Amino acid sequence: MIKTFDRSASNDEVVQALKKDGGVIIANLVSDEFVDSVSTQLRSTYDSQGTKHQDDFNGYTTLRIHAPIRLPGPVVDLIAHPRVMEVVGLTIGKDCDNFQLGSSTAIEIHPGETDQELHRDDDMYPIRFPNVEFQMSAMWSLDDFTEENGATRVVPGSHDLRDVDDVIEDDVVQAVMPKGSVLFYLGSTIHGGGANNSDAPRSGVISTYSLGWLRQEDNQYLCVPRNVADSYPEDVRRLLGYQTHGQYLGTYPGDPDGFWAE
Ligand SMILES: O=C(O)CCC(=O)C(=O)O
Repeated sequence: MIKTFDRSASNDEVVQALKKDGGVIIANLVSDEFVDSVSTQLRSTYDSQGTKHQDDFNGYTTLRIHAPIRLPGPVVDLIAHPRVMEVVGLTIGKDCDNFQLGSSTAIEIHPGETDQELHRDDDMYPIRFPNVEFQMSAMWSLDDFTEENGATRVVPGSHDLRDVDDVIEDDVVQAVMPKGSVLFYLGSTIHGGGANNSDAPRSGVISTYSLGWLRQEDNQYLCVPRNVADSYPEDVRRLLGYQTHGQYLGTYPGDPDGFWAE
């Protein structure tokens, strides 16, 4: 089971459940109006670019927007939402000076799509350290996520590093949640998109956040044009990677902490 909290829950409760089960939901964290503004923002990009990334893994009946963080507007506020920043910091912050955006993707699963292959998001990192999560994810529901329309499939407890091939259907639960909710799961938690057997699309924005000393999944410096990054508030620029990790990693002249100059 994935525990669902409402937004009045403390971060401690949320993080404790996330660490125990590998996933947790905060329901109704943002308003329908805000979600609608994100959906409106994304519509034209889904329609013009959404089929670009279709393949066996992403599906052929699913539209995707790669790196929506490059699109100035409310989607950026979702990806850098203060509550998400708090939960991520409390979960992986112990293993880095600062965390960063690994990737962002908008995913609209259309009717007829089948279950996505179950996987771990952190499998691209070729090594593991005991008790260190390299990254975690936040999936925002832009529609009600239901069993029928493809709510994210999650295997609670699978951050025990069991083999993906050992997962059986009974181990899988779906992150059923109302529009405006957020599902957090660890990088080592097995999950995947669900089949959409309804008659309407299911849209969500999923971001990964990784330890600041790792290579980011997306090359944020190329995904987000420099003039767009410069137009973002400092917290978002830092999240993209426009800051050093400690004094020596990722140094550059404009480092906001001034390490370059020291
Ligand atoms: O769409 C979803 O619910 C999850 C998608 C996912 O896990 C992925 O594409 O890596």
